[in-house]
Amino acid sequence: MRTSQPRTIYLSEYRVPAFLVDHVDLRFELFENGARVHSTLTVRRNPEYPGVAEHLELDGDSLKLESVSLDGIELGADRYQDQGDKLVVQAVPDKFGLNVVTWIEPQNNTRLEGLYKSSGMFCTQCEAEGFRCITFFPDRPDVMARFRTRVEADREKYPVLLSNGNDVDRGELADGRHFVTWEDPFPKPCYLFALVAGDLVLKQDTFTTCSGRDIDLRIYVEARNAAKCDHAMDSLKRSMRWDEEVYGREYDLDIFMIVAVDDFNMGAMENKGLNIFNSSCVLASPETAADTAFQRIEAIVAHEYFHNWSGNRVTCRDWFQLSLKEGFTVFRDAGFSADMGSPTVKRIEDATLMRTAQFAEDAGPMSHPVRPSSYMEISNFYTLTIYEKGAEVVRMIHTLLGPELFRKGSDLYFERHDGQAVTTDDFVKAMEDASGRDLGQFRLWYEQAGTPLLTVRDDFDSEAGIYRLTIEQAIPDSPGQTSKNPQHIPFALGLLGADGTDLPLRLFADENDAPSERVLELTAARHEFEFHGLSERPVPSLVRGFSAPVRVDYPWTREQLIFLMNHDGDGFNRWDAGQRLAVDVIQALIRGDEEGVDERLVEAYRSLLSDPSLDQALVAKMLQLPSEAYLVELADSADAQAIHGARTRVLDCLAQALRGELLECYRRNGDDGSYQLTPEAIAARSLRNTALSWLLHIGDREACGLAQTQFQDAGNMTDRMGALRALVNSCFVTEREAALNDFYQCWQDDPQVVEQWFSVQAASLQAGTLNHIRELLAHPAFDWKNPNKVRSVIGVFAGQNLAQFHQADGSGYIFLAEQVCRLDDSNPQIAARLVSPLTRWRKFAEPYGGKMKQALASVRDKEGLSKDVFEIVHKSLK
Ligand code: 0A1
Ligand code: ZN
Repeated sequence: MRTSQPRTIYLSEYRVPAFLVDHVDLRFELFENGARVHSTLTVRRNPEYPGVAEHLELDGDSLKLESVSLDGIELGADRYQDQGDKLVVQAVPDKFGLNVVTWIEPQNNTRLEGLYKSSGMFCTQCEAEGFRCITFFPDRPDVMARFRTRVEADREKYPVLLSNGNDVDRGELADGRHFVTWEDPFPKPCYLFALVAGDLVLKQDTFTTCSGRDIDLRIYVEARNAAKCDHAMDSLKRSMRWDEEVYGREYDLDIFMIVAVDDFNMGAMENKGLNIFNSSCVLASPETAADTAFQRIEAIVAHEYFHNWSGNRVTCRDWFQLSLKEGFTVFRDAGFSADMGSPTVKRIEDATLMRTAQFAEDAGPMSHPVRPSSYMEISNFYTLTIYEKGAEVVRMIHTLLGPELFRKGSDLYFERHDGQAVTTDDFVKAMEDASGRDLGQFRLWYEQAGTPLLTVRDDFDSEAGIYRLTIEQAIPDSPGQTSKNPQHIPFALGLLGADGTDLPLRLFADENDAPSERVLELTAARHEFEFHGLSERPVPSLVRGFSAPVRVDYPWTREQLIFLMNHDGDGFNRWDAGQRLAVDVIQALIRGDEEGVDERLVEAYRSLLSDPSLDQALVAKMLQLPSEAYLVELADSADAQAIHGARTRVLDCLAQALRGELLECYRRNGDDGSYQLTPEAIAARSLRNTALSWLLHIGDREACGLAQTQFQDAGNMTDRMGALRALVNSCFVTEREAALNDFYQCWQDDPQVVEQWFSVQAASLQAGTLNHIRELLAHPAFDWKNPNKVRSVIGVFAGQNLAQFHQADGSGYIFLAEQVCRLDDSNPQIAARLVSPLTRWRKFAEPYGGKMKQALASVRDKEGLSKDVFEIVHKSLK
């Protein structure tokens, strides 16, 4: 067991840095057995620091110190202390040059933080605290310096040598080595530093900015991936244009580079001028990547590019402000994706992620505010709350201010804080100053954790023609926070008349030209609104477009939900009504309140399937039943097997009753041979694959034949994978095995496709999947050192395969605990992410909850637990 508890860091302890670094000169000597890093810092005292710091303290991690010199004179060991995680240089002058030489071993770096090797190339990951694994440095985002970086390596093995900014010098060295020097003119925190050295090919393009500057765009990949860069390049150019048009942001360097690496802990990283991407988030071709991957790539390329302003030009003062850059940038990439595709579908996807996973996080042991006030390990705080809820908070500011004032606010924010490291409060202040609105109470969204619950009740006075709506808000307690104050919530509302049209929302009896949609602003624990001049009781359409990240409790009848599914003027709420109806039906089965599946659900799905005049992109989404994870989230005490059983029954019933419509839908949405990424084409593929999977779910022979043909003939991965997934989850054993073998034979040399092959098996509904998972871990293509492989097998099994993971004997949990312990020794960040399904043990009924807790305790008791896993496990067992 870990003997000492890791230290907790508090926001309240923030102090400005004692020393500032104006300039960093780095020289990397890269070898096969390690790397020598020469770092020269130009340091001065920070005039804003209260008091006098005698010693300079620099952060370090896993470094071998070779020498320390001050103003050119090597210091004796009596002038500094190497404390492992700190280098303390004593009695320093007000201004000085400090040279530090360290030796590191990138080839043995399995944590993938700092400088490491991936498929033979050197690469870096410095956010949040990886730079300290490269050299001693004040590793905090409010120390911003200009970097000059010289990279030296063997010319043949590493012909491409990259770092941030512009290349200013290059040349030959002895012993077949060469160097390139890079200079980044923009001061930046060290978490944005990057270096790459490898044998890479280049895909090149140009972009002309709004002011007429030509930017050199480069995507570097291994030669075998050269044909998979087009989509990322197109996405990059679209992002650059969009940011100019929508936010007035122009790119600032002459060159913008992206590098794809196979071993990466996260999706991608926004290093200044040199973004580094997980291969799976940048490489795609129609033959190898499904629609979801194409969309993810477009969004992530945009996200990283947008960080150039929201994150790099204006950065975070400290890591408690992480959502300053992440929430805002996710909001920006969501706007971009909405504009590139279907805004309603994008909103449905974002709201689904929020309601399924972020609400769960916010109700669990790791719940924290968008601006947390303490942490042990910052890597654990790259969460859905910081990213997705943070984006929802920015979105609410956009809703409250309207697009023009919001843009004024973002202009002011960028202008006021360019080149600075600031706080979420500075962001809100810029929005207030530009708009004249008071966002004082709104700031609670950053400070209070937990999902507000809105209880909505209504009443119709037919004589007076008045419809009354009362709305109460309550925010549940969360770790360290009780008795919360009401938050400022934008509540978008419509009222539907019997003919399905939106009624005017008259807040006064004599209000003329009342709008048919309003954003009510909730600020108190209870509000009552009156709507006048109504001749009939309306059906309310609440929180349209998911205008706030809240839960809504309103006693809709199934008739009302069906009515909203057909008529709501808000596409999002049409979808939402369908989800609520399906949830209601499934929950009634779980409780045993109803014997069979409500016919009205079947009929509602029948009309969706058979009316091609409906928006097919929306229909494709409406046909997806609520996920098991969402049903768990909605339950007070979740019985995983009961949830899976009830949902499966509904699927069975729908597929049996709608067999004809499904076959017809499949045929109508046949592949026309072209591969397009329009909302319509994506919807058609989604519809045909949904139809196929439903039909195979009920063991339909004819559909099995269709799936086999589709599997063989598919011109793209969406359809090939759609057919494979349907077969894998069907009762057709021989066909399933044949397809899986075929697929592997065909694609075994492509890691991104092999990851999909692993995932489809890890998500399999077949009994005995756990045994199969153990076999997959022994498969030659599985690699413990590669996070994507680990995620595609263990992550998918524990995070997405409810029925197979939650076995009553606890075998799934014991399995996960074992793998987490194993991974913790090599890659703590990945281990900490993987353990998260177990942390939700309180949510599950017995015997599940107790056994999950036991498995968690076994992880807690592991010898030498990392800080990352320690924090999560201890907070979850409290
Ligand atoms: N800032 C990146 C994501 C990222 C975060 C942390 C990392 O290491 C702990 C790596 C990447 C983004 O938002 O895209
Ligand atoms: Zn980001």
